[in-house]
Amino acid sequence: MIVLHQFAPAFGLPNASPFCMKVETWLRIAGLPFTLDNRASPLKAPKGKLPYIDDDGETVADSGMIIAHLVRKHGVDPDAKLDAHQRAVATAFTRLFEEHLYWAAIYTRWIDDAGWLRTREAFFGRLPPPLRQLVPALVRRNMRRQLWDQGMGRHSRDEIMALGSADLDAVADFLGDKPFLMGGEASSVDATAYAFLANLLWAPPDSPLREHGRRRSNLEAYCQRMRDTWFDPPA
Ligand SMILES: N[C@@H](CCC(=O)N[C@@H](CS)C(=O)NCC(=O)O)C(=O)O
Repeated sequence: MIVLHQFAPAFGLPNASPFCMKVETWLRIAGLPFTLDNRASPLKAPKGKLPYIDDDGETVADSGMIIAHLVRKHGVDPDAKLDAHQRAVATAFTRLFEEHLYWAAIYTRWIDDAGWLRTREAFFGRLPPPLRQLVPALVRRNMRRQLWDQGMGRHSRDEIMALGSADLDAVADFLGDKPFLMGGEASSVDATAYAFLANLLWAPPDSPLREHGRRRSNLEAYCQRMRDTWFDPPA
């Protein structure tokens, strides 16, 4: 049995971590049975981050490596029909979401003051009193340091919103009126895209980035299509 170790769900989404939500979405697209461990901690994760999986005694960390492992071990591949050009574009978009847009979204959740109030309440609001004051400040400091080290954190708020908005425009323009990013069928890049877009469009905080994404109406329709197809099939 495959067990997906992840953060507890929040904001009405399968997961507030886009990387965790990506793997759950991918498992659904691939049609592999799995169970969720929603009480995992990055402190106990093999690489210090979530998600990781346990697959019949094999532990694998990192969403991309998890997917590569599952394709290899279970012989299912949502990307089997993609040609080399489509695979190249899918890889580039995956990096856009995970290595660039992610950091702009992290800024809106953890650094921007309005976003931080929502994040603090959602992620730490149920901690007992001394921890409720201490832990959020420590984690926020860590996120600020990660943003600085990655580079996004060196830009002004307006610059970060513009960088993230350009990513959203690239996705919206490439998606156009196709049902899924690579055409008529969902593939692995859709697991990534849905996880990151839903976390931006459907979860707090409100931000110029989110507003920009909501103005690109095909992104909203795409997220609804992904949710209806893989999570909540309409009755
Ligand atoms: N490259 C990793 C990134 C995973 C990642 O960044 N996870 C974040 C949550 S979205 C995390 O666990 N952060 C905890 C920390 O940095 O302490 C993947 O694809 O799984």
